[in-house]
Amino acid sequence: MSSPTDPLKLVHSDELVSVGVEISADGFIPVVDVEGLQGPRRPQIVKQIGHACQHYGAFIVKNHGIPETVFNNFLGGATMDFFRWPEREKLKFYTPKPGKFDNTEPRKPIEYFRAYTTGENVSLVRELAYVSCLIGDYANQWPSIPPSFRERVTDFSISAKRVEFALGEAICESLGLERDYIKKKLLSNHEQKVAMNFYPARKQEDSELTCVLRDHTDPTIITILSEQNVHGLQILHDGEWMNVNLSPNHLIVLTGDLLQVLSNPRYKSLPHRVIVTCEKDRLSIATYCNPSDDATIEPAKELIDNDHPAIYKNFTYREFKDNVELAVDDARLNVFKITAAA
Ligand SMILES: O=C(O)CCC(=O)C(=O)O
Ligand SMILES: [Fe+2]
Repeated sequence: MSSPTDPLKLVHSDELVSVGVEISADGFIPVVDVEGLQGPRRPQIVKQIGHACQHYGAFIVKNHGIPETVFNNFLGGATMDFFRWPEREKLKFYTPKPGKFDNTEPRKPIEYFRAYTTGENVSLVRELAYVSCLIGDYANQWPSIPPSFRERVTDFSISAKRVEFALGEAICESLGLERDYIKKKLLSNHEQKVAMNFYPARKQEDSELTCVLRDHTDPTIITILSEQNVHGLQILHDGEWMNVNLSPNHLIVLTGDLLQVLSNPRYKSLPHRVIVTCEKDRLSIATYCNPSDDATIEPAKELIDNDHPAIYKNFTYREFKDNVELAVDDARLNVFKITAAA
């Protein structure tokens, strides 16, 4: 790996910050078994999902329906194939501002980036790659070595999208909206991203270091996440950081900023962060569907009444993207607040 002083390939990043090492509780995060979501248990499952979104901003999904081989072929397989790829190949996808919604250059089929930070007790390198998954448009530009890469990413993204749409429907129902509200209103012409994160094991001489990805909320409707090898994801609950400790093959769903707006704001976007001691390599993946640029983001009319006036005015997804860098959390939505409600 190139040295941290190389400004092009390894960029010092504000996203990685120094925090004092804090003790975090292994708390309870609701686990929702979604196996019966399309059957008679649906009302009960929808209620559990609604409760979790409202009170935790997160839930763990059991029996999500992504076949185990598809899941593992992607998380431990294709993801590592990418990060272990020769330097010169990865750098073909190097993007200085990944996911930063910079519309001035054509988007790459994969945006590859890595960041580092150093500080008191803190040192972290994070490699990340955002894969654009509009199958057909992008897949033929993904790496073809190893030959399984494209197929594995495609299989996973298709399955993950199915899960996201099914959960999106359940979330709409839990809010009392039409089941296909999100699909029709925000995702009729969407893009899907699969983000792969790699936090390499620290070097021996850095044995006291703790690695941190700073607290933030995601600029998404929902984010579906999974981690492998090493736990590290934490969520903020009642002012305390809670370890997620996700079991293998489970997913966690985090509520994002766009759901906060849409739900006016019953389901608030969830602050989360990553803290790892970096004894082993850590892998995580996140997937989410984004609206098209001209989609209108607004509080659902059904959720506005005298007791619940609209908190946000309507805006396009493009306007949201233009403002997303204002903050790392839902404060990026403040420019869209209706002054009377602020
Ligand atoms: O690595 C993780 O578990 C989470 C990463 C994350 O929160 C993000 O990429 O937005
Ligand atoms: Fe995140």
